Amino acid sequence: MMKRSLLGALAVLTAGATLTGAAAQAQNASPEAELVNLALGRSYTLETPYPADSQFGRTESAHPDDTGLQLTDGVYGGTAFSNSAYVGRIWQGSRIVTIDLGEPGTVERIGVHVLQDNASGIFAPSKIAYYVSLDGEKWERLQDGVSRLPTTEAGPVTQTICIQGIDKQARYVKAEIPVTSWVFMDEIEVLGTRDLSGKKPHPTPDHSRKDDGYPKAGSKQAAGISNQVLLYTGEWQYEPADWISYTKEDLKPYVSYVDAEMNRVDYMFDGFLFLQYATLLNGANYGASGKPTNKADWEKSLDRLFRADYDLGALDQAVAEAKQELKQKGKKYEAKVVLSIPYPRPDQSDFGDVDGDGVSENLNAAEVGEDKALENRAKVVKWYVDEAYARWKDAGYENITLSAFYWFNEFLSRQTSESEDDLIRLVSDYVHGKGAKLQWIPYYFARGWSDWNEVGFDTALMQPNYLFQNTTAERLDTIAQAAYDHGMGVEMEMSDGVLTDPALRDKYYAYLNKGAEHGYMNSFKAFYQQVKTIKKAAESTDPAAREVYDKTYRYLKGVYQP
Ligand SMILES: [Ca+2]
Ligand SMILES: [Ca+2]
Repeated sequence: MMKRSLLGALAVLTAGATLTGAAAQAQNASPEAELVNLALGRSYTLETPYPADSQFGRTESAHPDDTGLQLTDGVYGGTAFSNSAYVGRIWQGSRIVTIDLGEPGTVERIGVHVLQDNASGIFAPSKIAYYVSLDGEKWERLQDGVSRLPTTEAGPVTQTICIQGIDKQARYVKAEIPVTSWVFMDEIEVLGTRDLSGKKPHPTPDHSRKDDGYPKAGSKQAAGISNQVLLYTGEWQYEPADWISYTKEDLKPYVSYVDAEMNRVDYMFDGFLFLQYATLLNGANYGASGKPTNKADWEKSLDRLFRADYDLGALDQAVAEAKQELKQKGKKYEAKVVLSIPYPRPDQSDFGDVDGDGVSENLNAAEVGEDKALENRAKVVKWYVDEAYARWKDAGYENITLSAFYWFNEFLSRQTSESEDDLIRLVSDYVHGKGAKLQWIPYYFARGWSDWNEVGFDTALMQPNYLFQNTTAERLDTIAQAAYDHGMGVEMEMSDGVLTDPALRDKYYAYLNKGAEHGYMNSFKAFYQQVKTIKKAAESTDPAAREVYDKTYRYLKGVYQP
């Protein structure tokens, strides 16, 4: 049903490419005045909101704004992204287009014409923020324009994301267009009249950011955690087979700050996020790529976590020993655990029966419909959370607390499920009901990043991915600012290469330096590492590698100086 009605809409929307001049005038026709495109042929600026990224700047230069006027020249690109009428922009949060209409007029309708071609990674923004101004300095924010196409509509198809009935005087019009992956746009239309019949804009006070900023260390939203480390656990086909899992001895330099002889000096991390190493030996993947996992795979994940001498059991012992040794020093310490929820894949048609009715749960909307798929995806997550609590209770840990859950998938996969946001909300409500928080660590400007709070996460830390990509340290400034503006934190990232490669080590230290500079050093933080990188640093006889551990410790305590 849904699909069929979409096909109807699709035809109209494709034609919508020409729903500009005459058609729009007919729609908005009033006896007094005819609407014209006030933006046609006008100059504009097209900017990133944060420091531009050198890597992605190079990438998007393949789809340039050749004349610097392509967005107001009245020329459209159809449904082929290769058409040179398109201006392609990739990542970096959003783009801000500010058009100078040349002289004040009355604006009735503003729209950005965009392409949706999911297979090419070209996603239409779900909404666009619009502003008008008479002087180019004081702006009134209007309502947002909203995409009329489902996120799952593969396309290629075009639409104008617009608002109408504005009736405001303006000389300047601004659109902020979210960009996750690629956005392709070919025209921005501002329909109105060349008179001043509209209302004057009322500048919107810029207080939207006053409650934002990095999540506070030890805060309620962070489940009381200040410094969290990511601990991957999973199968390994080589020896030692238990390589991707943590023993009590492995965890010692994570729970405690140790000196070069591995004597405990202080506490180190207080949050321990156990995540699934994504790939299983059977070829399944706990994330969004590869073969989808099923009930048996999820049980395998729990079986690993709850072993007596590895992972959770080992952490309980490691914390007991640290407390025993450090308590004389009068330090208060609570170790909090965060458990990762594998991604319930919308392409899994046969997950397995989790509610005992003999029927395997089908998570595939194409087979059971969007509502049923949502219900089933929520059902398997609830089962997993319940299982975790039941096993936790049985284990009888005395030194660790189950404080939060973590959403494994690092982006909101709205292109494979229309109800992705609803699913997060259901999961959030469920773990809240258990007294736990829900965490997320999206990758660099990943789909849904700025909606983290709206969909139900308690904290979100953005991955800068600076360590892994060929870009400059301005990447960290960008993420620091974007995170601050949206109430997010900044994930710290290190690989084993940091211990041996001076260039990579400098990149890691840039995270620390920028953290001290921007202030995210003192917020709730989380450290990505490869398998036991931090332990390797602590134990290293190479002073340069050991210094990584010492600097990390000072950073955790907020006393690091660049
Ligand atoms: Ca154009
Ligand atoms: Ca069932």
